[in-house]
Amino acid sequence: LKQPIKVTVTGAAGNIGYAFVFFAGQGRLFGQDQPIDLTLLELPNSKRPMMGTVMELDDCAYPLLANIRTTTSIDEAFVGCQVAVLVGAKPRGPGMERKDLLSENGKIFKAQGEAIDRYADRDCKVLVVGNPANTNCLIVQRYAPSIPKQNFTAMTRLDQNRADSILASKIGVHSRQIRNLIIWGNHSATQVPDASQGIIMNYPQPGMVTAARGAVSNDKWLTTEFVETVAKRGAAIIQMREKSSAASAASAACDHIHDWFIGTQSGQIVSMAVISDGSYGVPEGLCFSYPVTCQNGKWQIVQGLQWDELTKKRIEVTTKELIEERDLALQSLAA
Ligand code: NAX
Repeated sequence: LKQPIKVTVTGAAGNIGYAFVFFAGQGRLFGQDQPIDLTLLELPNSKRPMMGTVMELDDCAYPLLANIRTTTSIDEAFVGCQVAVLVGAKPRGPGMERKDLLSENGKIFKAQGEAIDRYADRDCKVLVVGNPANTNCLIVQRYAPSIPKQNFTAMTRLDQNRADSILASKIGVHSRQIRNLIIWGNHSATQVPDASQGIIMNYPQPGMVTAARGAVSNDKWLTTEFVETVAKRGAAIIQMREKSSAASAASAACDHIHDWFIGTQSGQIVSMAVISDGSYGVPEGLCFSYPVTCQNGKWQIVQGLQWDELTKKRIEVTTKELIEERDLALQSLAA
């Protein structure tokens, strides 16, 4: 059997963490021939639910789950870590301003970046789920300068999966038939879902989403209602469930890591927030969601796509928001 891959999950006893660790145990990250060692990190006041989660993981007897460790120490959590899934974050409390949220999370993700820099495997790959995910990722990366920049990513895969499912139900196909919908920018209300590269497989032949416009009632739906419905899906779920998305977020985190490590299929584009190299005019160093393809454990930004005027405007807004978040977070860390 292969050597286990060392995976650290923060916020492991929370809503998303609780679903994620079971999916990970089932082999969703790296396939059915790759064992994993799990390290769970929680805050001291969530130690008991974390221990309870481990009892349940033990009871699942997952063949691929070689070892499980728990800790409340950030210094222990990342020793030898090869994949860090950073889910734990400070939620927005009542009366808390965006500035405070950025500042509180800035501190958490700075400390985690420093710990990754010091203790993790030199090729440790990082997925940030905890919000504000893009800016938290930027902070972690800044404080882990010895790890390659391209190893830091934030999750917009849930938004992409939501886009697939919303379009699929509109057209009346299965979401697995939808490919190459793109999420640009921030994982926030300013995200830019973009169907212009979308493909519907077997409809009745593979074709561009735009070629199936008849089925999406009119041209406008894709650039208006679709975009809003994707961006507001999280809020719609909270309204129904009275809790935020958990299993779907954990599932999207598995999809993100799986495609990064195992690779995307030929012709398949997925969305990941990565540290910008300046592609598409986005300031270098921002954590921005781009269309990517993955091969041999590395992602590559899909270049040369065109934006229509509306998309271009929306991308300006999301970029501006990311710049503001970055500046607020860095200012509060410097203070
Ligand atoms: P929960 O509040 O249920 O769980 C968070 C857990 O993290 C708690 O158990 C808490 O004790 C722990 N925690 C907090 N700070 C920690 C720290 N410094 N070190 C270790 N553990 C820590 O939240 P949950 O619903 O699981 O959501 C987790 C995060 O994911 C939130 O920030 C949420 O906003 C974000 N989301 C991100 C999504 C994305 O697509 N990127 C979508 C889903 C989700 O909203």
